[in-house]
Amino acid sequence: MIKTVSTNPYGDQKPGTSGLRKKVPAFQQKNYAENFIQSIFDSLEGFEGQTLVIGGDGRYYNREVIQKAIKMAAANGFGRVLVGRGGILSTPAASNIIRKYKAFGGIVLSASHNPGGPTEDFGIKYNVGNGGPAPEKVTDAIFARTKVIDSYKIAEVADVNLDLESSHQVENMTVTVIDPVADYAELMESLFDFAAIRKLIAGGFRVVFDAMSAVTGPYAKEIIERRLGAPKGSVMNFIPLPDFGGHHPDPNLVHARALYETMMAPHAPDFGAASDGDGDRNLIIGKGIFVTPSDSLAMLAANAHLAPGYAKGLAGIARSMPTSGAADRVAEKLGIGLYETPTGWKFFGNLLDEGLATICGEESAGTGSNHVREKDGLWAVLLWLNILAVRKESALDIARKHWATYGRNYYSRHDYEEVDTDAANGLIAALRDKLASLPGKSFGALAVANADDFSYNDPVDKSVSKNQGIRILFKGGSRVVYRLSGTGTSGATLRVYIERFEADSARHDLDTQAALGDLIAVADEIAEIKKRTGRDAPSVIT
Ligand code: VG1
Ligand code: CO
Repeated sequence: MIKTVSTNPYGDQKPGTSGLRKKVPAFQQKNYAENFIQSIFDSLEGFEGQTLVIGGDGRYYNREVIQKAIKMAAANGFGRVLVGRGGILSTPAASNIIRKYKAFGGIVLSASHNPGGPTEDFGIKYNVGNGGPAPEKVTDAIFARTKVIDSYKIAEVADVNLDLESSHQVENMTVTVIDPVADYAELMESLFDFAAIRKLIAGGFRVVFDAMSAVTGPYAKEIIERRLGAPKGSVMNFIPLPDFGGHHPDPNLVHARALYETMMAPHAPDFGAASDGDGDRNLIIGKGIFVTPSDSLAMLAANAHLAPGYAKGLAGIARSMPTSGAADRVAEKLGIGLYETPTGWKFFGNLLDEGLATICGEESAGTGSNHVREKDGLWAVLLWLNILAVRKESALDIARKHWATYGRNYYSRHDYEEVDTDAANGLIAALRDKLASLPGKSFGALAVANADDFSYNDPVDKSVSKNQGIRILFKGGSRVVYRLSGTGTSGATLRVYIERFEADSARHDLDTQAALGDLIAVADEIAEIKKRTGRDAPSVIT
């Protein structure tokens, strides 16, 4: 039986950089998840009888929302749901399933790298038929709908058993519980030279991968240990846990500290990597070197042709605006296009669909390509391994040679988390007001060349996205960027991105924070960070 339930809007269901993210108790309010899911369906047209993909990163409340989404999809007229066994689908795997099975779209349940548990974070994101996050015009429509919604439709049926791969009938809709890993592993095998990587590993090359008790565990076990032959134990924390073992499943130098220390110690393994809650981010640490995500994008782009899936070369490279300019230098040398987009993977979709870009990346540990329409953590790890297997050099040597060829973009991001929202908004507003007065001003040896609030003109659909981050460009190419996070769930998070280019290879081994010292001081002076936030230091430095 299909039931129509009366409801009232909550008013706060605005999708951020990657969908709706709130604390679990917010999602547990009566009709809260249902309101958002119905608002998604109400904003779409033409899905009658079509396929919807559903899966999540296994965090607390994942299964409950999956059951609701299945019953609501049936009541709203979808013809088929594909759901990952155990409710599991990594974000890139969901993107692949949507594309491979020509689904209308997908609902991905995740709050990515944010912690999970009864009082931690949850999220719902809608992906469109190309496998990528819904573009702004769709998320705007969803938000508008959440403000006026007055009812939702749901099938009154028993829960579907998510733990058995089988098919069920829910009203007129078929629900098929699928293997979450198989299609993804096959896709990876089609892109990379698994034989070469297997040989590298068989020759004693040691890989460690930290799944951070999140969704990539089953994927990494299958691919790195079973298919590539890495010894058992190479994949750590491989069981997805609803609370990620109490940790932040955020693969950065703070939350993956143990891996970093392992890789810097004597007798370190050859290659270390980690991924986040939903499997779309990556952390790359070679023996003795942390590769910044911005550098990783540039190095992967420069070497991608060594992997079979990219042997024909790249059409172009896209990076988010705050990501360092290291990839720009590679694009220039390759004679291909470089696209600079706002933060968030949804902006890459059009460029990938149109064949303008092949590889994309964000400074926030996101790298990916046209194989799916999401960033893809394991993909980045496998491309690195493929390159290492072909070049037969260490990650450190590859990085040093890269810098010697292209110069080095010293880069760091300073995050101020859980800042008072008014203070954070005030800081950005004050910066906006002073933009016009900055060019020509000098701060010590640093002279401002240009300052603006980044606005993006999508070359494909011609949409314009304004106010995407304050950029202060100094003479010589150094840069400071400020923006507020769109994924946090408490207070505001101020992100400050700092970059300096160094051509001289005699100066490529400096400590990053020291190399950026003068810019860091000027970043504070211009935005009055300490004064306005009341913080002495960032909460996280990456
Ligand atoms: C952050 C990152 C951004 C990334 C987004 C989603 O957004 O900066 O680059 O695309 O998270 O990543 P924000 O608005 O907090 O800066 V994930 O791994 O949550 O899907
Ligand atoms: Co993520």
